[in-house]
Amino acid sequence: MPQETPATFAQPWPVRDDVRIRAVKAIVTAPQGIPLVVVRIDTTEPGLYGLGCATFTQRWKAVQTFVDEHLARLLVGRYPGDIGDLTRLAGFSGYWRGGPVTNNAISGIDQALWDIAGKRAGMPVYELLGGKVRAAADTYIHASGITIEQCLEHAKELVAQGWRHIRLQVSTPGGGGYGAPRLATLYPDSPYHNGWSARDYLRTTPDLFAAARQSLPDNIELLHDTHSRLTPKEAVLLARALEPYRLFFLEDVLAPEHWDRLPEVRAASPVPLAVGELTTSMGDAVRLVRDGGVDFIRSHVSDIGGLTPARKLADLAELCGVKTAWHGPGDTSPIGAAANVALDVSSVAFGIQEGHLYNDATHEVFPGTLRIKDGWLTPNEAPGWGIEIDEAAAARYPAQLSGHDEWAAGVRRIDGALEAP
Ligand code: GCO
Ligand code: MG
Repeated sequence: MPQETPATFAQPWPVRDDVRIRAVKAIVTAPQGIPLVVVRIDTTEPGLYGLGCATFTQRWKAVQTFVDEHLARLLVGRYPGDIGDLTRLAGFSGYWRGGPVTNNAISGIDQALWDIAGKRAGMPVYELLGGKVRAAADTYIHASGITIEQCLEHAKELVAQGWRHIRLQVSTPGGGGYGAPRLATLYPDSPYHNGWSARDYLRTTPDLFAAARQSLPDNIELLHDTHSRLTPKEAVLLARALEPYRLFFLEDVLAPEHWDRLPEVRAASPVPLAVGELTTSMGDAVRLVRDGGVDFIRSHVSDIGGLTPARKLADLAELCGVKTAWHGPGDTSPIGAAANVALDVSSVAFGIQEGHLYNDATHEVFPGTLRIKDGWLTPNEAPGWGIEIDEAAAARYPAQLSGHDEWAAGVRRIDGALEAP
């Protein structure tokens, strides 16, 4: 067994100045009811600290322990400017790599170091990435309802507020529509009354989009999320049935286990496919982009290890003719959302950004949290992410262990078999 202490693997090069990492810790807070994990790195320079998103909401305690127990001891005393080296050190020191716990912990470190780099340079992070190639990031927002009518009423309100891209989800028996509540049973004769049926989902989903095209302005872009529940053939059936409604993208038709079948789904229909929030390794994300499986890559940036790997993926996407659509719902912290936008405005491959409306409590905990205006997101001009943390406020919104994990394991088919969320 190797016996090295952290000091044995110090960087073999001189560093520019005396600033060093003084403390590393994970902060967990749930101002909107969803546990968020943010890493705070303090330096020896008074007042100079950075924040990074490490939010894996279903397993937040594991990430917190990983950061506080395993990573802090490796990083204290080091030079905060060596971002690439320190994040590789954090990864390689576990020998086995990847996975959402490891990647989120590393992302927390990575993004906090980028924040510090920006503050030291006096520049927002997007400028460190090469600067803007666009003024702002266009976003999409979620409309949902128990019925098609309710969902379209919601969508009309969002159109009136200025959104141009809207994801439509309607409740299905046995399964919620990601924002839409779960419907009570419609299957009294089945072994599991509260079940979900892929056949019924395939039959009813096109009706939602047919109605949307009749009642929403023609220039509104429509999106939909299937949440990994179909087989490759079912995915082709859905994509073909949705063709007349000109979707902007159709998301997550297949589970990660079947991603190697995506090229055949993509070849069978012109409906653009968006995939990637479940990528937990750069290898998987690269294969999706390189091997023709996606039109939009939408990794959750902290789940692939942070800003450093994500910017490489954005560059690869540009070279392969794929667009980005970084995952950005409520289980992304405001720091993660700021990292998304830094990528959006600085990468040529940008396609669309998933938008989330943070509540007042989140703005209280994270002063500087970005606000969407008329559907557009722009990065802060303050150095780093331009977002602070009020730890006393964070402590007023403690996280619960269960809730999101129960949701994630709550859908069963009408025969009782557990289904993807
Ligand atoms: C999306 C997603 C999310 C996930 C959530 C899981 O496209 O926004 O599918 O809403 O369900 O991030 O925790
Ligand atoms: Mg999704």
